Amino acid sequence: MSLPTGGRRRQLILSPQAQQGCAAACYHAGDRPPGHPRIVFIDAIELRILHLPLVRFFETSFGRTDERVLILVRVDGEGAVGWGECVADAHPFYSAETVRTAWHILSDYLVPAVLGRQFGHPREVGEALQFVRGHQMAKAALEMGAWDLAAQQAGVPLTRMLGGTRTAIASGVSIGIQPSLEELAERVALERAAGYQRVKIKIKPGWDVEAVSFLRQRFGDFPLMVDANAAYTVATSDRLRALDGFGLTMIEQPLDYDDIRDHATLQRALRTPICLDESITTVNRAEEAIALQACRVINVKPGRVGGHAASVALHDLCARHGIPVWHGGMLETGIGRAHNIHLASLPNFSLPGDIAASRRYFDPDLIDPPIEVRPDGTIPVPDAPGIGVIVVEERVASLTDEVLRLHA
Ligand code: OSB
Ligand code: MG
Repeated sequence: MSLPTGGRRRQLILSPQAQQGCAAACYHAGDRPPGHPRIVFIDAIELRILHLPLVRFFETSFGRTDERVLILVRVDGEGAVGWGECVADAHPFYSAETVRTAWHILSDYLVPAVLGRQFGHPREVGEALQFVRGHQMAKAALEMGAWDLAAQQAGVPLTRMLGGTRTAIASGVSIGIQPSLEELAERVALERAAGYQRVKIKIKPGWDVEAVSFLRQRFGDFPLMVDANAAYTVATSDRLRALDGFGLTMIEQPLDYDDIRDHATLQRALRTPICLDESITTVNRAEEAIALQACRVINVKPGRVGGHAASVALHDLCARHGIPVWHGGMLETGIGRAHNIHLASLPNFSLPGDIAASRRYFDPDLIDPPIEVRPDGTIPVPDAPGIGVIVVEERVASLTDEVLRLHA
């Protein structure tokens, strides 16, 4: 295998297995099989790394962030443009992927596998990336860019291509760990006044029972949930059992990221539903979690499962098993956020998601107008073609540290 090094056109020699997988799903430009509609032709891809300061720091059980470092993928085809955003963080704390691993996998493997090819449907783009094991966030960024491109080329909003049924989605907020309980209460009051339909707070051992009990005393009964980001173990799960009496709508990812079995044991001991986030990296893992009754709710993040097609499959699987889903968030810019809104328009997204207004994260956002939440806590699904938002390219350019352009 020859691994490219430079920033110019790259070549990758795929294994026979990978070539076969690709040949089944895609065609070189010009050799379209008769009668096969050509929906996506990808003639150029641009990768960029951007740094964006967050309006306010965001703290979880794995640490505090003041800025988002992210990769944007621009996919060009026949005059149309699609955008994808990679949710990998600078550090391997939420997941094993980082901005640098995603850059490596995108530029050396994924982009060469789709450049200059035409696809009958954007889901085939995801299939053409399956020869790489894992690296869901890198795959999702490219695959989602291709979905936007396909919807732009077809002149329809992405929701229509994904099978969405709602014209607006229910919005909730995720509030990070705060310096004090009083500051936490201030933030909760602010977000509730803005209309958000449910509040999630981040917890960790030492910032859990006290925080929840404080909020219940202050605000009484309102839709409240907690997210531990895998900060507990079976040995410290007494603190989770202590949360069981507060009427939380769910406890998100209390135990380790790859631990389905202990979540099943814990769920048996709790009345409060467990929602899995980090643990669900594939549709297979979700089937396993459902079979073992490790959770009663699942959070869908397209970056975590490899893109829109896998997210739709995960959504459908959960619907068949009576497991409600909601859309998670990864501090996305308006580009990733717009993708999430379209995906969250599918019918089994029956709980408010972590998809909030742009202004909670970035000011200005990379899109203009930014995403706003209406006083009733809903966000309308854009009805323009593709993701249906306007990317401010000058802003993107001015925040870019590194760019790689690849042509067919
Ligand atoms: O666990 O849901 C999570 C942000 C970064 C990494 C992981 C998570 C989160 C959030 C923020 O909870 C959700 C958002 O507002 O985008
Ligand atoms: Mg989470």
